[in-house]
Amino acid sequence: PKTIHLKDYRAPDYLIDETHLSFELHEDRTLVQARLTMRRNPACGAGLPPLVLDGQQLELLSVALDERELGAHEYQVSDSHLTLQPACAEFVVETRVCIHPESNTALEGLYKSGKMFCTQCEAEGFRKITYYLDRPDVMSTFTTTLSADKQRYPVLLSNGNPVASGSADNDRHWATWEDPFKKPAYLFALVAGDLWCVEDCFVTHSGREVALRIYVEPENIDKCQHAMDSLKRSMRWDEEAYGREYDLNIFMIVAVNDFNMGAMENKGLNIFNSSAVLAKAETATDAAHQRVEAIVAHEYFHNWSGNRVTCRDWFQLSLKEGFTVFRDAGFSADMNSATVKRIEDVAYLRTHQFAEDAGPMAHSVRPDSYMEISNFYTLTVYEKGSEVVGMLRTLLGAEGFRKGSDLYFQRHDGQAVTCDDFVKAMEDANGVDLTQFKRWYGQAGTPRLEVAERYDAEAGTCTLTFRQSCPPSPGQAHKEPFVIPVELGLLDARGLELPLRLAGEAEAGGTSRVLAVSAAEQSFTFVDVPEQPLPSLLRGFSAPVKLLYPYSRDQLMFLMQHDSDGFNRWEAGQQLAVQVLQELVGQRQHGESMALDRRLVAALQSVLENETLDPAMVAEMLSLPGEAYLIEISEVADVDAIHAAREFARRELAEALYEPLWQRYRANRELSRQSPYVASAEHFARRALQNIALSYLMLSEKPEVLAACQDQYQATDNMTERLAALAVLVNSPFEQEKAQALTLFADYFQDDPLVMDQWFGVQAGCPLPGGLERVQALMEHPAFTLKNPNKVRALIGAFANQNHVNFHRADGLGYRFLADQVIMLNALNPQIAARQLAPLTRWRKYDAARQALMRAELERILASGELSGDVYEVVSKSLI
Ligand code: DPP
Ligand code: ZN
Repeated sequence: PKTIHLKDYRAPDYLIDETHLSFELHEDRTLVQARLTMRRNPACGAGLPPLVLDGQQLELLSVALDERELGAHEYQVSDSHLTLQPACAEFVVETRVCIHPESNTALEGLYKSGKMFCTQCEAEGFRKITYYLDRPDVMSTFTTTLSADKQRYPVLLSNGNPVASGSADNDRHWATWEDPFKKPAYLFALVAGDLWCVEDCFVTHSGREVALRIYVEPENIDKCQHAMDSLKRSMRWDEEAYGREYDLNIFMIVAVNDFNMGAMENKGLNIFNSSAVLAKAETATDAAHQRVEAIVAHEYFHNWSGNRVTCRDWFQLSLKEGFTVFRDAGFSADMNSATVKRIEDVAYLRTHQFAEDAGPMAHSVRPDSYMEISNFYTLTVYEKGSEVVGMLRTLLGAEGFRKGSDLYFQRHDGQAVTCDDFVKAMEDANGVDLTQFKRWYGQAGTPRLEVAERYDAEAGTCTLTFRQSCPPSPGQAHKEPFVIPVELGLLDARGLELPLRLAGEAEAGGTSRVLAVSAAEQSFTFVDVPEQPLPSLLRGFSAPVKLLYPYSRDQLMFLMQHDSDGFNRWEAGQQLAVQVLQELVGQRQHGESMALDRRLVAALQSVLENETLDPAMVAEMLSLPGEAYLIEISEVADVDAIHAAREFARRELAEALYEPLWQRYRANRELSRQSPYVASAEHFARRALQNIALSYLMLSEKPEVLAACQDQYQATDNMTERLAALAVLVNSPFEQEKAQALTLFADYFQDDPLVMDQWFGVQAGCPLPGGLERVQALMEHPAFTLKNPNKVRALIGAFANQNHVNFHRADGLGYRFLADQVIMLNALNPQIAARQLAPLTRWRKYDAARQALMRAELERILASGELSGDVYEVVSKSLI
């Protein structure tokens, strides 16, 4: 595969004004006719270069130029292009091709999921449907007619508004859809199937009525309400928070079982992985409900940040994804607890994006090059991209940021633009220069920010010195300093915030403020500081950096108690736990017996006994840093010692805090019993606390806890309680009870694939010995198939990403297992294959023996025969 570079970007030679498509869907083939009204791009000067259309895996039946069918000598076809010579600057190209959705297991382009036809075109799937200029800066209106068997496919959908439909011969029927908004081909969609729909209506800010429809297979019709409610809340929120109104008369969501991503924002016709739409109490956990809410919002928000204003090229992917993640995070924060949302996002970023940023696939938010763009739908583009937008908001303030986003949408509506255009709108709306800030888009790697504090009692000054650096990443040996917004406060000995006045300022301005650190080393001096303060740094995680400040454990306990910033209270607890756990890891590695610093017990006890704290916060603070995070922050990760240390700490905590854990467990379990399930922040919070308390209590292995766990498993109206109880049982030594619960569960839910995914996931993540053998056995289960990405993620993905002790077993069989699966997936579904590879690419984190074993498996994949571009790129880059 070829490497494509951002610096080689050129505007398209030709443009497409109108696209008329016609699909004849059959069981053994699909015929696609495309009529493209085209013209020379006026921005590209004179002359008529050859027209090069993208197309892959297409059987060309005919091609016509301006209504005249071309002879074979008048065009060239290769396995990726159709080339022909226009005779004038405006012309019409018409092609007919035959394709095979029925055998498309890559789930890209037009394919079948179960009994329905559907599409996934982002990023470059449209070229597997018809010959086209398949690039995001070519924007066209679309008119789509599809015809299919009436019985099997009563519902026929595409983008835009429905304009005509009718019956045809041979029990077939057809429908025509028209999308008046110009869009790139990656936003095209088509669905045909036997679907039911839930309908609702939304009245926009300006009083227009929009029909809302969620289409699902009939058995899922009772699982749509949460998504519908989320959709309406998203539509309202985008009007209020960003002034964005919906534009078509209809907005549709379709749920499909086989889907590579979470969901896709096709204009007017979002296609969703069923796991990101379907949710009801009995079958979906609270986390699943929150994920549905977030993804429905995310895809809806793309209507403006992505569709109305799209990307010029795929290097700009974060323009729409980073911004839209930032938007959906704001929405979720407003719908639920903002602090808890921030905690979850930061924990996720620090664990997974930081690992990516330190690995062989590290790339900047706007990458410089790629072989296969599908490999760049990454945590860096999405999550770090969102952090970059968040830093802009922190620097400009809420109002300045809104002015910038208003200008961006107004200036670029209907255009395909770049990250630079986004930043320019922020600059112009606020009269600021963000040149240096833009390094966040171009430099990869996670910056380190060391902070030193010096208090001068005589002068009453406190000086903070910041030193930033960023480790090298592939292709980038040296980094220039970033602009790092550091939100901070200074606490006095009672834990109260001191007023903040920087040297040179006329008066104090607030007790929490943002410093923009922009030099490699930079100091800020606060004056009128009456006593030695304790700094609370990087509040709300105001920048995606690794902060280094030499806090003592007592200082962390103090911040946990007193910091006015909720995020930093949690963060202080996490850092305290990290210090304590790392100490245990050291003891274990030196063959000493482990001894838990009792300060951690005291700290969590006061959290547990604090009845005024949001139970969701209590649950977050009780959660020790995950193994994956502890691995990420290790120089060389000792997986076994990390697991042993964390389990030891959990057992010690469970023993010491048994009473208060019981008390909070029982109180919240009682509340769950008393009222029916509600998907609200308040209920999420108390179930989170209830379930984490149960997971600690079960470590005691006491019969009373086992009984409570079994009761929670059986006597509940919701999956949140049931699955938590099942997980706790699965991780316990109660073999008989565990086996019984697993069997019961599978018998009862065998026909619900999303619930079975959870059943696979719980077992795949179980760290008890024998994990690999259990996963191998589950691969034979009738509900498992490699062809369904959700199943792959639930079993193989959960094993390799969450079950560290079993995946990293010393004999390397975990690695061999994953490599075997990747080799098989490579032939079926390259995107999923490449994605599952990620854990093997992190080999540098482990000891020499494991490194060798992991590399050997990567080499074996590389030598395994015909590799897809997706897998080849990841393997070859990670072996360097
Ligand atoms: N469907 C993916 C997302 O929304 C890619 N656009 O993030
Ligand atoms: Zn997106």
